[in-house]
Amino acid sequence: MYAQMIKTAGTGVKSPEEMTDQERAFQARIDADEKIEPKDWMPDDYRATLIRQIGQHAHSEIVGQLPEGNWITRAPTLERKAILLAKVQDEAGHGLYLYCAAETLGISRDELTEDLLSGKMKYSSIFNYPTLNWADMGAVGWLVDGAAIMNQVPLQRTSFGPYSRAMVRICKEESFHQRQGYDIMMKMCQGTEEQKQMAQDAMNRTWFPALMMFGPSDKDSVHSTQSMAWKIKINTNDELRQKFVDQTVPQAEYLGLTIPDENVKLNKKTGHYDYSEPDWSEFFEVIKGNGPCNTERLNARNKAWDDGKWVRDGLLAHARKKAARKASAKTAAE
Ligand code: FAQ
Repeated sequence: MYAQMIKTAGTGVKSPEEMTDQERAFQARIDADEKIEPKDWMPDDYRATLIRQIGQHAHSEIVGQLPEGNWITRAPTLERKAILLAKVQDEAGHGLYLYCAAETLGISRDELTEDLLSGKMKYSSIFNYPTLNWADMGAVGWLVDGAAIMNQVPLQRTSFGPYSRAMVRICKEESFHQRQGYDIMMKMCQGTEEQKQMAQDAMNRTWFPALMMFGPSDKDSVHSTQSMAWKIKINTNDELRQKFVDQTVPQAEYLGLTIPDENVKLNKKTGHYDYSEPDWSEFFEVIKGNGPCNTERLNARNKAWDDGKWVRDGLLAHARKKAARKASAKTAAE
């Protein structure tokens, strides 16, 4: 791996000859699968890439609560409500672990939040699509959490210690989320014809946006080469997308649902399912801020931040009072 890091046009990956001694030693640690910890020396771009990826990941978990939170009050039974509530609370927890992991790199949670609220930092494209009815809760759990796990299981082996450790717990919870989504789909598919149609319609609308979650095709992925050389990413976007398709097609068959892509079929030569690429122009519009719900999502997060100001002010005032009391007690004792 180390020797293979030949600088190719556009990748920005340095060859060993171009590295400083410190960079070479760092790369050797990565190649030996050692974890990099917050106080260790690291190249500035490694730090910046992690802040970008972990920050976007944290924002996705937080914004990702909105399309599902919308359905907590409308869940069809008390049991479904309790399960969905627990799932949405898990997403909040994931956001918090990830913000903590990002903070170890020298950025504050407030700075990250400000960059989300101003639209400077991204979050996953998928959360800019609406959830129109209860079947969407099934499709989101099954396909969106399914795609999230496919991406996150390898991230348990990512090179940055705090990120990889956060991923271990997150992945356990995400598998429960995926199962609950599949369970909703199974109930609907075994229900009335109308319920099965709702499940099919939810799948039709979620399939391609779920494929987009893995990021642009490898030829358009600007960060993959360097991120993989640093083992921040373990797989390319297309590798994970293919694994997701291969896993999901038999699951859809079991439900009796049709993948909304007539090109999906098992390729006997490769052993993988062929499939159509998503509409990448739609993807790039969504990540530029022009998706169906981008404005609604950012407005909701901005409102939550503004509404929570009194709590932050109260906590700060309390902390200042405590610090002042401690300082005056110390002066009195001297
Ligand atoms: N959405 O060069 P690449 C979840 C951007 S968690 C928006 O390939 P990279 C749990 C990318 O940032 C879901 N933007 O980038 C849940 C870059 O733009 P930049 C989140 C995207 O980083 C479930 C540009 O395109 N998971 O769902 C997307 O190497 C249910 C070029 O792309 C993670 O964040 C996208 N889909 O690879 C919660 C996992 N894809 O930053 C609630 C960690 C790409 O230069 C309910 N992240 N872009 O302006 C990753 O693995 C990677 O960051 C990728 C993208 C694979 C997402």
